[in-house]
Amino acid sequence: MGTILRLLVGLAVALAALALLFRLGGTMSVEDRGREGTLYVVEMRDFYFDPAGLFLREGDRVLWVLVEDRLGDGHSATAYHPAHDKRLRVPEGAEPWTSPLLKEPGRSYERAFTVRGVHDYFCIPHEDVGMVGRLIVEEATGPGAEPTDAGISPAGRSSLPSAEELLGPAGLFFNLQGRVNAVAFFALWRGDWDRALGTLDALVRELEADRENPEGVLAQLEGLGLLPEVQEGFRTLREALRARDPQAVAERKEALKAVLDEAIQALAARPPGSESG
Ligand SMILES: [Cu+2]
Repeated sequence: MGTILRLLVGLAVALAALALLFRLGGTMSVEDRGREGTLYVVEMRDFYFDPAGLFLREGDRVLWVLVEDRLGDGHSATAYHPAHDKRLRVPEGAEPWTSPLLKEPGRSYERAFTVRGVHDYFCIPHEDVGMVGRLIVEEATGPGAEPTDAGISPAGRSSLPSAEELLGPAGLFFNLQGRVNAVAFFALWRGDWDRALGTLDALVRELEADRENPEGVLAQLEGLGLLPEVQEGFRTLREALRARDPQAVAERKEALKAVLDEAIQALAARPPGSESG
């Protein structure tokens, strides 16, 4: 009797351990892959954030890098928050985050985002000329989900992607722009060509693995007739990285992002309700 009991207890423990393993394996496989989060790079240009919006998973990271500053007055990425003399447009529980005022090309600021909701942000010197951006962490909630005339300059309102856009297929393309920027960032600003190449290869593998998903990036691009151009863009960007040619990398990055802009505009031009067509 004692032996059978011990056997049963042993079996139960083994099953519980197996169940735990399965659960961990199951949750880690797709959604939580690399819980250090995905890195997106936003370029600070004269006078806009590129890309202007991103859809993030909890724990994803955003790095802003100063790329253009012809006036020499610098750029910042600063949360819409009363601490920065603006109306609150980040989640209630979020801190009033801000980068320093970045002034030299290549200077950067990075942070991870863990508070769910809309985080609208602006550049201190250029908010009035429309240099604003939006991050949506998991869901379009909080004060940032209110209409943009609440606290954003008129120029800023027109350059901010809508929550619907970022949560829909266009959001995939904004995000892809941020990841292409990350590839270029490692090469152009960190001089880490191996990491740039590794980042590109991982990105392409990830897209290919999701190929059969009709909501996925490749299927969406195919639907818009832009898949061959994007694939060619990845191929030539990879060539430029292998050749360690900074100018070619910068050009290939811009060309790829231009195709993705085209995809975003094509989606915006679609009549409502035609997404499934
Ligand atoms: Cu600025």
